[in-house]
Amino acid sequence: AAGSERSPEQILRDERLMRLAIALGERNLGLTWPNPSVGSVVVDESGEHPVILAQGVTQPGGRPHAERMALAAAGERARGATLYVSLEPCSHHGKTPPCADAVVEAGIRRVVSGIEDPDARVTGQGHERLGAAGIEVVAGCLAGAAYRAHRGHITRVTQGRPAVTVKLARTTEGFAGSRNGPRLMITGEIANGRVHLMRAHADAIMVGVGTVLADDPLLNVRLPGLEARSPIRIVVDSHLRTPPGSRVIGTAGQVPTWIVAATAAPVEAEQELVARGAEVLRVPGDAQGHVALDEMLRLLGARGLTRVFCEGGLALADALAGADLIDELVLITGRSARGRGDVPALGLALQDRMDELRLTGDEQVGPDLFMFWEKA
Ligand code: AOF
Ligand code: ZN
Repeated sequence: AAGSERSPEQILRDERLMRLAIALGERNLGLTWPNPSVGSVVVDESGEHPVILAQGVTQPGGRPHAERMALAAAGERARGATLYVSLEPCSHHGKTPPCADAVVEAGIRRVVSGIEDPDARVTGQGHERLGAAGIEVVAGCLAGAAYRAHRGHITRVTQGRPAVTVKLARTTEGFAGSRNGPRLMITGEIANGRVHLMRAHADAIMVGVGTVLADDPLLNVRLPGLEARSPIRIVVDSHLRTPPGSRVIGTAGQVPTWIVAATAAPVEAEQELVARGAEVLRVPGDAQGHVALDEMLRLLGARGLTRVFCEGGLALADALAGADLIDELVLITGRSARGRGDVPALGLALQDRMDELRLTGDEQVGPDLFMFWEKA
C-alpha cells in the first residue's frame, strides 16, 4: 500500500538502485530530444539481496520509453518485482500508450521514482495511476540528482526553452585568452576528451560567431566510437558573418548546422550558407541589433531541443549571463596552460551572476580542474 514506512536499509538500497537508473538514463542524453532520457531498472527484492532483472533506457528519438524497455527485457519475471525509474512514469496517451499502464499490467509491486514529470500531461498522474492500482509508490528518491539528469526536459516543459550549460576554460590566473598573442592552449588532452563527452550528451553545441572567426572550430565529437554522436551545431551570428569557407560550414552536409541571425541580416549571406547545407534561423534583434537570446532559446525549445552546451566565446557567455539564461556553468582551470593571457575568463555580467550560482562539485581531470556550478 502507498505510504508504508521504509527501513533505513531499504532507503539506502533504493538510493543505490536509483543511482543506477539515473546513470543508465544519462547514457542516451543527446539522443532522445524532445523527450527526456530516462533510466529504469527492474529488481527482484524477494531475497536477502536485491537482484537486477532488467534495465532500460529511453531509446534514440525518444521512444520506446525506458520503463517499456526494462519491462520487455524482464518479461514474466517482472511480476512482483520493484521498478526503479529516474522520472515519473507517463500517464498520457502520446505517441505510445502510458507507461504507468504497462507497469500495472506487468504486475510490478513497488515503484521507486526520482522526480515528478512536470510535463503538463503527467504532473503526478503517473504516480496516482500506479497508487490507484495498489502499487506501493516511493516518489522523490534522489530527487536532486534526478532533477539534474532531467534538467533539459524540465526546463523545456516549464519554461519553453532548452537548459543552457556554459563551458569556460581559464588559466590559473583567471585568463581565457590574450588580446594580441597566439591562441592559449588551456586544457590538456584528458580534459578535452571529457569536454567531447559533454558535447555528446548535449542536444546542440552553441558558439558565437566570434569563436568561428577566431578559431574556426569543427564543434563535433571526436571520441573514438562516439563520432556518430555529434549533436547539432548552432552559431549565434546576428549579422551573418560566418565565413562560407569555415570548417563548420564545410561540414554542414555531415552534421546539422544552424546559424541564428537577426531578422535584419543580409539575405545574400543567408543564401550562401544555405547553399552549403546550413540552416539559417531568423530571430528578432534587440536594440543593438544582436539576436535576442531569450527569443532564440524559445525557438530552439519549440524545435525540441532540451540541452544546449555553449562553448563560448566570452561575449556570448556574458550575454547569456546578463539575460539570466545560464542554468549550469562548467569552469575549467587549466593547470598546464601554455601561454600568458590578458583577457579575463569571466565577463562582468557573469561575475555578477556567480553569487546566484551554487558549486555542486569538482573533478580533477588529468592536470586540470573542472568545477560545476548551477542555478541555486
Ligand atoms: C516515461 N519514460 O522514458 C520518457 C518519458 O511523445 P511521447 O508519447 O513519447 O511522450 C513524451 C513525454 O513522455 C515527454 O514529454 C515526457 O513527459 C515523457 N517522457 N516518460 O515514462 C520515458 N522519455
Ligand atoms: Zn512513458
